[in-house]
Amino acid sequence: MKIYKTISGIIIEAYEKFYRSDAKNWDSFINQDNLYEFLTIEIQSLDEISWNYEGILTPISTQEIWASGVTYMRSREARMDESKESGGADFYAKVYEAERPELFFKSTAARCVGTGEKVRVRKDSKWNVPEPELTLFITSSGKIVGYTIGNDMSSRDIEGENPLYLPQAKSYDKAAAIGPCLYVPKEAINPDTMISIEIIRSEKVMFEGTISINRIKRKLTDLAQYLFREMSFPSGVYLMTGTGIVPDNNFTLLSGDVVNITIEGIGILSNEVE
Ligand code: DO4
Ligand code: MG
Repeated sequence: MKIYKTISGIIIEAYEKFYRSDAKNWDSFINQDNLYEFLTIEIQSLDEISWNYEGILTPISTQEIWASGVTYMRSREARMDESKESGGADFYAKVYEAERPELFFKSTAARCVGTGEKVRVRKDSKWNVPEPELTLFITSSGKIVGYTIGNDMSSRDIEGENPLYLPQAKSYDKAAAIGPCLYVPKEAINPDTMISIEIIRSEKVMFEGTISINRIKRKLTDLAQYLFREMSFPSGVYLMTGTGIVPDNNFTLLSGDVVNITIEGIGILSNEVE
């Protein structure tokens, strides 16, 4: 099942039919450990509506967005390469193997955009890429109940100059995109699910890539457990799970580029660069 936050309320998609919930509070609606079972019962009392995917908002209200890093081999290689001059490469090699994952704060809801909105690159950076990432929704009790698509926009020259600059490379206005919906399957997401990205410039595909989420080095439940070790999230939290696709070093995003990220079963997150 899928849940959309829209300008006309919360819309549930189930078995190719749509239903509008009477609920008004996004936070309490999604922050339920039995979300799938709740939706199954909820749609029985709702009338089917016709809906054309118009008016979709970012599927977030007061939740924070956190992110995991260096969870795929491709990310390890790219970070080691970009930071070799600064002497930072070892840190990425070590964190890929370590028991404790890299977790970092990515965005507040106010700095994040949804599908159809513009993402940004920093003005003080010359090397920027999107990072297509499966993004978990974890309830306040620490249970993964849903998934969305995330774009962890990153300034590679800033993080490569010094790993201590990571927060500046990762967190700025409109550096995070999530959407288009919250996907709520009955069971955990299929590990063979594919993520793909295409970057369009002047109607030409400038870059494309695909990876299966089964190439991730860590268990999704372990990432969630580490995040909850010493922090609480009263309305639940979004957690990006890291990228397995990084364009070659000669690629940087430009204003007007369109980034389309697709995850099977969830949909497409599409954002133009401002
Ligand atoms: O440590 C740098 C960031 C890693 C990251 O964002 C990723 O692997 O997706
Ligand atoms: Mg990332």
